[in-house]
Amino acid sequence: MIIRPYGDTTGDGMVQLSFTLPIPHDKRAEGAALQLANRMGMDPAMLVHAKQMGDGYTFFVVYGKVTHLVDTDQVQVVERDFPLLSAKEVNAAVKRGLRRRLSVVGACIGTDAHTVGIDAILNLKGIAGEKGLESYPELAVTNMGAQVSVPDLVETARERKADAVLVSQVVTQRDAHLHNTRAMSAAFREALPAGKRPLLIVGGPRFDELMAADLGVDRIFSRGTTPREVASYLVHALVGGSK
Ligand code: B12
Repeated sequence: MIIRPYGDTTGDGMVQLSFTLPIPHDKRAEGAALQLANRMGMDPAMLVHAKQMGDGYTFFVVYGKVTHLVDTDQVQVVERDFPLLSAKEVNAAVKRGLRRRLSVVGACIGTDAHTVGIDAILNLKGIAGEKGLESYPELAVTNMGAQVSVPDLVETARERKADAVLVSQVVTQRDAHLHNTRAMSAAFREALPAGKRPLLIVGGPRFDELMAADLGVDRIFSRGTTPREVASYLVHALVGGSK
């Protein structure tokens, strides 16, 4: 299906865009913002907001018309290819399939200190009305917290005989999330032979879920992930037989 953005009337192609330019706020800066919007294909472009942010920077919001079309048939995404289980079903599947608790080790690696995301998945309190993996009696969860080095993560995964390692990366400046994830997956490949390696899962709001193979991990979870989705994936990937 071919679609266009909707602003004031169906299919009018109107979009809103925000950005910052490294110049102080004045008439010339507003003209520069409109020039950028025009060059990005917005025509006409209207300035709806401009505000100086500290010395020598201005934040802009522009609203305007684009002529581009979107073909929804050509969109590529990672669809959930496993059943969504209840906590009860997850526990029952692990008990029956593994006959021991499934060991999960989680961490925020590199210099990243954004633990809210991984805590939402692992901690008892969870997120979006769902309890985290710590609430599942059949999952043994070790949450290593923030700024964990890759060698420490590998060591702990070994000690805890991790079935799955869950890594969070929120900071994306200079592609830190990509570099750190590649370093992590390479370290596990080096430290453990195939078949002994834990399932490697990364998550964070700015990951492209299509990049799993490129980053050397088994699965990527992005914005809005809930603990139940992750628990269901663990059963799918490590236990099989979800009912
Ligand atoms: C809270 C926060 C902080 C707190 C973090 C406290 C803590 N204990 O986590 C503090 C104040 C410490 C902080 C510091 C910094 N922050 Co900050 N922070 C945020 C903020 C406002 C919210 C992040 C958050 O908690 N989201 C809520 C959680 C629930 O969402 P989530 O992380 O996306 O997690 C979900 C999914 O992504 C997924 N998920 C995430 N991880 C994982 C892992 C697995 C295994 C799975 C399955 C799923 C999964 O599931 C979660 C639940 O749905 C964001 C802006 C924003 N609104 O997002 C900036 C933001 C992330 N911070 C940013 C920056 C720049 C910083 C600093 C560098 C600022 C500075 N100059 O000092 C420092 C860096 C510190 C460091 N060393 O990492 C930038 C990052 C920009 C970028 N491109 O990388 C952001 C985007 C703000 C911005 N727009 O500039 N920050």
